[in-house]
Amino acid sequence: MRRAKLMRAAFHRAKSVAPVALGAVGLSFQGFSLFAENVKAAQNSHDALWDPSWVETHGEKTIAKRLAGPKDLPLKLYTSWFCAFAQRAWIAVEEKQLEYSYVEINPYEVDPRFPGGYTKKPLPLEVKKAMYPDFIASSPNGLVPSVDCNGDKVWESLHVVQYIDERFDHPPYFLPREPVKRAHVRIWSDFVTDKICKYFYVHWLEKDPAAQLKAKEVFFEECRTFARAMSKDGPYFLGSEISMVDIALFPFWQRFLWIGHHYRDLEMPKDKDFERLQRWWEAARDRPAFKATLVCADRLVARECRWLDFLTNSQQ
Ligand SMILES: N[C@@H](CCC(=O)N[C@@H](CS)C(=O)NCC(=O)O)C(=O)O
Repeated sequence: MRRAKLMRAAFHRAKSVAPVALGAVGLSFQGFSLFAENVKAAQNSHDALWDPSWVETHGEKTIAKRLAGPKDLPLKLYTSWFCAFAQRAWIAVEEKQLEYSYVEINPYEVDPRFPGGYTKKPLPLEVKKAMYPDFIASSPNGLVPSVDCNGDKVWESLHVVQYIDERFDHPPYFLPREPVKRAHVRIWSDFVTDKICKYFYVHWLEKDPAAQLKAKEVFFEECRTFARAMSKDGPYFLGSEISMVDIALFPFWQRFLWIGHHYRDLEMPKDKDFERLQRWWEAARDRPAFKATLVCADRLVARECRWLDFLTNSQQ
């Protein structure tokens, strides 16, 4: 918490004096100048804005491996290493063991004053279009993730996961074969986004202590409702096989643990429902395709504090 406050104070001090750099190209849009400073947000330990305390781990290694491969494979994944929604699509292509070109997009302004240069200020769509034309052709709203598979363009994380499952019709299947189970997988995947994630982020970003506490209790209750819908044996939501529900929750659970602990001292309760969730987390975390997307925890935590700065500034 103290660190977040210091970061916010630093942001306010610096705001008035330094220009904002938005990437490696010089552009301007409606009086919004993007400086040709060749500054890019840190992608790996060779980049100038990489913090020396960060260690390249599974996720960074997967990215390096994919970036070293061909750039123009028929399947392209437009993604951001820090985005939980994008991580869903990333897990999907890794689970299916597909060959794909990894295309890193940073849809936010770059500001070298912050860890890795990351901010939470979205670039205007026109700027994104100029910087990443192929990405915007694949994702008309300018949000990651999206995929382009031989000209099939799909966006929205859960739709991307379902598209990958149907287009690459081999195990592991993200949607079961029986219609009712498919429906349940969709229902619980939406529940993850609409209920569990929602209340975690309210808890995290709410300033009023009473409202913050209330949101935490609602978050725990939504987690319990989810846990009671999980198969008893597990370890995954449906049982021994993974499904879209596991893919939907995993990137967010990672953030609940890492970010919740760092910024809110969040401790998960120790009851039976949370034990089931812990068993699920440990199994999912050990699956090679899920593990392949786990980036350096300190790097993710440092980047996520940009949310707090962004909200503080936009509320002034
Ligand atoms: N509902 C979308 C949400 C995707 C999303 O919010 N992505 C963020 C990054 S985490 C983004 O691209 N933000 C860019 C912007 O706001 O302009 C999904 O499930 O794919």
